[in-house]
Amino acid sequence: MESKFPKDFLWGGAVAANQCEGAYNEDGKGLSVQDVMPRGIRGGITKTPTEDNLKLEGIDFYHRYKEDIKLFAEMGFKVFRTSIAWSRIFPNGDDEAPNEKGLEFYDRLFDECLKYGIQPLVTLSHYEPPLALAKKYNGWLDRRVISFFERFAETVFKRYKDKVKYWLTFNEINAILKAPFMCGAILTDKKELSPSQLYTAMHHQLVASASVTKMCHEIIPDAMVGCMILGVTVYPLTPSPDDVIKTMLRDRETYQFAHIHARGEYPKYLLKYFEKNNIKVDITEEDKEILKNTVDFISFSYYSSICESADEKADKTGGNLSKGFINPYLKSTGWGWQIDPKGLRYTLTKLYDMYSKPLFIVENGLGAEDVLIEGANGEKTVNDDYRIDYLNSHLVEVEKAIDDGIPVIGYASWGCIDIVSASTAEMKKRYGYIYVDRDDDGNGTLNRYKKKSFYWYKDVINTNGGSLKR
Ligand code: BGP
Repeated sequence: MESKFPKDFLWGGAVAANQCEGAYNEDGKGLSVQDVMPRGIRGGITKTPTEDNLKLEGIDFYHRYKEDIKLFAEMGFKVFRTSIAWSRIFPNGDDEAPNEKGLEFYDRLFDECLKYGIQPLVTLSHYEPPLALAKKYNGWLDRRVISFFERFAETVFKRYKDKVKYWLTFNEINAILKAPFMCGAILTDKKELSPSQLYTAMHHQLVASASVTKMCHEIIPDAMVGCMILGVTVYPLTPSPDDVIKTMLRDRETYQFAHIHARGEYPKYLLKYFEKNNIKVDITEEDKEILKNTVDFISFSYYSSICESADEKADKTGGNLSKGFINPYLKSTGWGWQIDPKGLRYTLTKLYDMYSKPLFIVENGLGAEDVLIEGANGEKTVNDDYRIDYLNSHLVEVEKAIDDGIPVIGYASWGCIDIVSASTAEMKKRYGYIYVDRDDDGNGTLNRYKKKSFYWYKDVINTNGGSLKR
């Protein structure tokens, strides 16, 4: 079948600084919250960085990025998503002046991408706020952090305005309600945070997101800025109206963030929710003006779907930072995430029907335990047919959405190279087209090996989706 992907579709891949760069304290970088989270979201916070924290070295992308970008170029990437580690640029978050060596690294990285015609897609904040902001301000609870974030954004917009034309503000901005330390540098234990505090931190990030969106449009007029939402796709477990209503209300926890970024104001239902639950958030008139700076596109992560039920006794499962009930029609990954390619088409359609903004899939992928073998030509490889099947089936659904007339800018598959996972800080949960020789104990040569999916994706990009199995 003739491919329905637009000729300028941005095929590529995505990573995050804290999950790949390593060099956690090199060239003036300050500590980020990730440097004291050796077990990912699930684990505790250590006083100082500990050896068992795989992110301290990551996959040494900081030193090996040229080799990796070359491999992405060999696959034909048009876009490469990564984040700028805030604490590489402002080690303490509130520093007056930026760290020049940190700025120089990203200059080199973006130059390397552009050398191959790969567009950088840059996330300003990807779960790695400076640890010092947590200690000094209790993170995003403090309104002053907005101005520190604005200083960071202005610095990088001005520095990279001729190199980066695609920007995302906060990775999975809705996740702050689930992981306040990782997302908001809030030291207070989540159980002790009042709803007013949590929603105030959320509000500060929303204001900061809109403020830097405005700033980006002023500094880089030909750039596009998007919000980035953790795509929690929820179905009612049964056709019972109770399950349908529960699902409708659950959906709002995700879509309210897209609403604010796309419509430039809080949805009425969220303000009513604050009122009914006595949640106090100081939304000033100036904040409301800033929020009117809406995004050019909505981007999101999509891995799986979950079910919602009014019957608490139903069987539970988990997804990417999301709890729900097991969908009996779907299989699960080794980490219990339910595989649902059609859910991606459903999510694209819902988002576009509600907000009429171009969409960008900036995370989609399969985390799996890969086995490195000796390939036919003596090269080491991985026969990851399961990953090819996952990605192929999701892309076929993206194509159906495009064929329905939904403008999808691009697809950056998550973990285009094996990196340290976010929720569990493991190497064994591999997503990449490229295997990295490092295990959960930190052993390995860090050598890179092309998996079977590397050649599959190269063919998909080369045929602009024509080679997909439909
Ligand atoms: C998202 C994050 C990514 C990535 C992805 C996969 O929440 O934006 O950073 O980690 O989840 O999750 P994990 O790495 O836990 O498998």
